[in-house]
Amino acid sequence: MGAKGASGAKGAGVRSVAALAAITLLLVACGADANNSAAVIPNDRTAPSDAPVAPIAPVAPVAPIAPVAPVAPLAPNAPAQSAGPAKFDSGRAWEHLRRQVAIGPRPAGSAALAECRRYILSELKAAGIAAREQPFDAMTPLGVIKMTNVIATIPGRRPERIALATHYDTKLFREFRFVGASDGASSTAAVLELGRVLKARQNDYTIELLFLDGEEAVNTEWRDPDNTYGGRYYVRAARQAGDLAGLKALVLLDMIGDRNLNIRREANSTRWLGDIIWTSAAKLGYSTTFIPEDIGQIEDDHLPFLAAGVPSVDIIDLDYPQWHTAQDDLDHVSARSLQIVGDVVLDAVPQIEKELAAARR
Ligand code: 1BN
Ligand code: ZN
Repeated sequence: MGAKGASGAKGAGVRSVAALAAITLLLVACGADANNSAAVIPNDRTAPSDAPVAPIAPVAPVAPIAPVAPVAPLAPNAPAQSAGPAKFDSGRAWEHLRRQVAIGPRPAGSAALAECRRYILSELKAAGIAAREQPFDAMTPLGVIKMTNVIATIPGRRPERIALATHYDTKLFREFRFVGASDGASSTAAVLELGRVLKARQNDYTIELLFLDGEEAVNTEWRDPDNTYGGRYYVRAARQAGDLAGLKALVLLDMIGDRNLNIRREANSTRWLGDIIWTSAAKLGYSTTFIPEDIGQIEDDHLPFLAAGVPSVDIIDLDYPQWHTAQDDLDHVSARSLQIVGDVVLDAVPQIEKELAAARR
């Protein structure tokens, strides 16, 4: 089975490092769309732009775990916390994760994903972080799907940006109810909590929080260009706006909730960025989680950024038997895993800033 087959195999979890190593995936062919200024993310092979748009089959109705009506934002920082340096609070991050899972399956274009987006926006607002929506039409094998990235900005001393990114959509499965506790909710929860902490700090670089839509392929198989719609659109729009050069580094979080978290070094990622992350992890005593071993190349939202010349690292645990199964649920993720990743990223951000400033990258 080829690497991409492995990614799309229904219910197939990656159970071993050997299996992970087999996931040696080709780079997303985003060079072509890099020069294309159209406002639609095309899928040339499967849906010519003048073809009738197939309606998106509705996602099977889901029984919500908890009310999906707008929820009150988490209580803001208690004043006592602002005395010392702000710290990643895995209790808050866990609540963000739980609330996303409670919304149910959140595939691109669904009302549930819109509900999730409203939650993200309201939490950013409650944290005092300015955010904007970046809507776009994605041409997918299911026709045009309206997608929306959320881009939040925490101004730093300088305008150049370091992005902390996640996808917030979940993969569409019709055969079972997929809530993406790790694959979607965990990284989104962590980026929300990282934003709250970084907002309370004085950062040298401007921090951009990217909540990307449409990372998942809408087809079962992960096949280009049916994936990373939000990442590709962001890069194209930033290039068009002349903003891409100001983006100096991207730290992508994906699938970081696994109770048995094992994160190995993904081979497409920029080496110096990975060195900083794994050095922070070792310093904090997390080398059994951030294992200093390489895995193969994994296709993810960092690829369009890499192709555009933005140093990028993918922090991802695919060694998760529940990956793309109905069992990617609350029972298989933990607050502790969110805490470890949060601590590591917070330690690494100043190191990334130093490296960027020293190298004037
Ligand atoms: C990550 C989470 N991905 C999909 N859901 C990206 C991926 C694609 C990972 C193919 C492995 C193989
Ligand atoms: Zn996925």
